Amino acid sequence: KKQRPCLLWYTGLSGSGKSTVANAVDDLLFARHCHTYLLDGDNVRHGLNGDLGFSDEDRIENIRRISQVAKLFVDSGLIVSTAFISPFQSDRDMARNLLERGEFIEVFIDTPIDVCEQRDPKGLYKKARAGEIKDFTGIDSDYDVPSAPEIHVKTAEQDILACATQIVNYLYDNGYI
Ligand code: GGZ
Repeated sequence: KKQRPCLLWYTGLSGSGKSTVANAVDDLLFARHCHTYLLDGDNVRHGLNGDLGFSDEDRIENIRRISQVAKLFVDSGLIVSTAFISPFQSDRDMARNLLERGEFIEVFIDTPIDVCEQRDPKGLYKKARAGEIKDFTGIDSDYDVPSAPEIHVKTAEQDILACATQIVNYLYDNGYI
């Protein structure tokens, strides 16, 4: 059975678990012989978008470029994932509108900010609280809570494998895989 190409658009706060869950989903998909590609900060913010920072303007341009690149990968037949905060609903809707109906799957990684802040894997919340980082999402930069995500994942309530399985089940139930 052939896979149906689509874009899993992960959104959530820093430290919410977007990349971790997206990687776990790709592992499960790989085991099912699906062809995938994951765009995240590691391969995009350092290269293609290395000229951008974290002002509202730069975040909008970050998401614009990412959504265009993601569309190209979807057109090549892959199950694509993007794992960026993508804080503004208007930008997520712009990405949605680039793709065909049913190709765009918004995945809200819904982790309360206090949990993200406790995890603080890179110590960024600590720095933001201390005023050493400006415009930090959830502290002094906005995050629009997704109004109608296709998938709503709560990482504080279930482990990574359960979160990933929830997403893979969505793909299966809706005929993508
Ligand atoms: C938010 C920041 C900031 C500021 C650096 N605000 O936890 P991380 O480290 O690995 O993920 C965050 C990442 C956010 O980049 P995105 O491209 O996903 O953001 S957006 O979609 O809003 O354009 C964090 C780090 O970069 N980081 N400064 N001020 N996150």
